[in-house]
Amino acid sequence: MTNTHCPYCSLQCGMTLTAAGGARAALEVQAWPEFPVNEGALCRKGWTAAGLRGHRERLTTPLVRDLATGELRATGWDEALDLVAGQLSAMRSEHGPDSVAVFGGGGLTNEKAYQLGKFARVALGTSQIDYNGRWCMSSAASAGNKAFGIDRGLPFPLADIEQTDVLVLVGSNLAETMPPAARHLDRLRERGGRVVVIDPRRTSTADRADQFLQPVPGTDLALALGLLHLLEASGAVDEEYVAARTVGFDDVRRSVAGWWPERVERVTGVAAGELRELADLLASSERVMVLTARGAEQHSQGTDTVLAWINVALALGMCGKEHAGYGCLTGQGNGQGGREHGQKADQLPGYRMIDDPEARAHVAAVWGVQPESLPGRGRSAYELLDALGTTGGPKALLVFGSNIVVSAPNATHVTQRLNDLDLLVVADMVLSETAAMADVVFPVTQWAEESGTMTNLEGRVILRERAAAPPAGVRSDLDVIAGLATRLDSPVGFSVEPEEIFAELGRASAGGKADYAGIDYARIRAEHGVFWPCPTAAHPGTPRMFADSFATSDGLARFHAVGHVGAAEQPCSDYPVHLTTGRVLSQYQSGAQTRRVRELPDNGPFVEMHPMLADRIGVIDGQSVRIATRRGQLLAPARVVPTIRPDTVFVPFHWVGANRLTNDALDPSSRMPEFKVCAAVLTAVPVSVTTSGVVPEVVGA
Ligand SMILES: Nc1nc2c(c(=O)[nH]1)N[C@H]1C(S)=C(S)[C@@H](COP(=O)(O)OP(=O)(O)OC[C@H]3O[C@@H](n4cnc5c(=O)[nH]c(N)nc54)[C@H](O)[C@@H]3O)O[C@H]1N2
Ligand SMILES: Nc1nc2c(c(=O)[nH]1)N[C@H]1C(S)=C(S)[C@@H](COP(=O)(O)OP(=O)(O)OC[C@H]3O[C@@H](n4cnc5c(=O)[nH]c(N)nc54)[C@H](O)[C@@H]3O)O[C@H]1N2
Ligand code: SF4
Ligand SMILES: [Mo]
Repeated sequence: MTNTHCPYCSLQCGMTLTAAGGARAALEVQAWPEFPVNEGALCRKGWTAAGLRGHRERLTTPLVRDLATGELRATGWDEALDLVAGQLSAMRSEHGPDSVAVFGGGGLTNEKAYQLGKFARVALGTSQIDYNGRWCMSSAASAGNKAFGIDRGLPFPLADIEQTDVLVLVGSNLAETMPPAARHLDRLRERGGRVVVIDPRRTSTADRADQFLQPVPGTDLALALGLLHLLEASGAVDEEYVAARTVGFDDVRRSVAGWWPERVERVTGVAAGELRELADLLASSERVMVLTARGAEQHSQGTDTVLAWINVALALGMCGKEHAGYGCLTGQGNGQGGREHGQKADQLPGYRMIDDPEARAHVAAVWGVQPESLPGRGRSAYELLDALGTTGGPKALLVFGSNIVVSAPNATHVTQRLNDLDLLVVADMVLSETAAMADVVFPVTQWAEESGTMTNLEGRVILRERAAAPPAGVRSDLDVIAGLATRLDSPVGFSVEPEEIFAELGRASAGGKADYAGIDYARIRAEHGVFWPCPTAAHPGTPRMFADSFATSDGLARFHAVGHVGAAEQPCSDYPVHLTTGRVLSQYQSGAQTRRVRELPDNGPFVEMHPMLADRIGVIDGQSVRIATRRGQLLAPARVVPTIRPDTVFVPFHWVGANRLTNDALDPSSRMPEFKVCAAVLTAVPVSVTTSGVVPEVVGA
């Protein structure tokens, strides 16, 4: 029996794994009630997480593309590593180190993310590394850095939710995306607190709300401006707090002056009366907590939208107050830690910036290299993919922990860019859609077969313990990185021992914002995780931040005056509806893992729409509908529900298709693509019925 954590989302629920043995080396998932974050509860993805163990589609041997047949064929580890290292070396000598790019993931352990960043900068010498977290909560990260001087998703433990008076969830469907967390909403309401949900769809999270606002996608910023306008007008601003703990409110005060409720109603579709009701609730409450998630953040104005909501929390004097404030619900298992230790284009470990000379000197000393040898900042995730195979762009890409073909915006274009590469290398457990395009595939261990730390949405560093041996033929990402580094004649060695790497990560992060120096595996086991920053072994860790000061140079939080611009693509006569995308309970991300778990329903994509819209285009529930945007189209069954805005449709992105539609407009600061809104047109297609029902057929652009 091993106490460990779920392989999926940022809640990182504790679970107990028992090796049941047998031919398929099955693992049994049981509750671990003592782990505080989930208290034994798991969602259905967690309960079925062992479904990939012994799966017939599990990769157990490296694959290379046969030049004669064009097919992938099995090969040995030495052959595959030699081949990749040989090609990378040749490319580097001919075209320079930036001809090789690396793409990481927020599902990788801290140890892997750290090694990947070090591998790119030291063994490859490339600046071209970024990761899928750029598509996850980068807008909140960028806003947090601007306002508070630091980016930690939640600056307080998740359970603090229960003790607040009003919880405002902006663009979070937590009842489906982190189900065990929904109990905090129930307990808050049992205590007499209120829950407010803001979403274009009345989700199961909204069903738990006391007030539900249903804005047009991409208008949360205007909503926040209107709210602050009312709070200011009613004298609800905490002037004492604003004077003592913040700077910049005067500009913000002026910037919201013109956002009277009727104007907000015209932009957002939220009735002026509903906005007034929310403003009154906030003004009369002692403690207010505002949490954003992808619904508010995945926009070309994502950073400004988060800043506008932070302004609301600051104006009410909530940030740093107990059981109140602003937080972002991160997403991937290691969404938090994955952005702290160097796989981001502009970062070095400890959340240090790569263009800061002191940071470079510190990290170079830990790595045993000269600071001048470290490259500068590279391209952000989408810009990196967009440059692949172009003149001056990278010619090779190594992917660890992302299924780009399904999850990148404007995916048809991105797939073309992957096609234009000279070399695509993917490390994965299964032949994901991206791995299926690769020239070389490395089969890697999955969560239960290796140890490593993750940092959950609260900034709590937890330990995933190895619970079973990997299948024969499979190696860890750390082995792949070390194997390549040696063959590339790296000036320094790369360990394959997670605990040893974590100790090095601690030294590299020491003195940085995300300081892990005082954390070790034994402490994590003994304390159910340790919250960063934790600079020394004697330090208790930091569950709550900002009580006395913020992480800015003068300790004061920054207000930012931001203006509403709106979505990059607005509906027009050719593309009259808003398309938004997101998640369903039973599938995880690109679906590479969960679509293969037998116990989880895998019904393909659908187009969720209001009965009024369905009537207008002449479709009934279950009938095939064609949805098209300027970038591509998809054929999928209509799901007709009264819970979505009549001018908006929703498509889940867990299957190939949704991202052929989405817009690659980027936020200027976070470089987040606008996954959450673009303009689309719908047409009914004749019902094509088979014995199993309507066929969700997918067509490309
Ligand atoms: N079941 C499941 N759970 C997951 C994941 C998964 O794939 N599946 N992934 C994990 C990861 S990586 C992440 S990032 C999190 C994401 O967690 P969430 O952010 O909760 O998930 P989403 O479904 O992407 O978006 C949330 C809601 O935003 C709404 N929305 C769309 N556009 C707008 C808008 O313009 N404004 C507002 N206010 N709302 C809008 C959508 O209708 C949706 O209900 O989930 C994590 N948990
Ligand atoms: N339209 C639309 N698109 C979106 C979003 C949206 O809301 N709408 N959300 C975005 C968000 S928030 C996110 S986080 C991304 C996520 O999208 P992806 O980056 O595609 O995430 P995953 O599906 O988790 O991909 C992980 C891949 O790595 C493999 N893998 C898992 N663990 C490991 C490991 O330890 N090592 C290695 N080498 N491989 C591993 C899995 O099998 C899988 O193939 O999608 C983004 N795309
Ligand atoms: S909520 Fe997230 S961490 Fe918890 S069991 Fe579900 S997927 Fe796993
Ligand atoms: Mo995410």
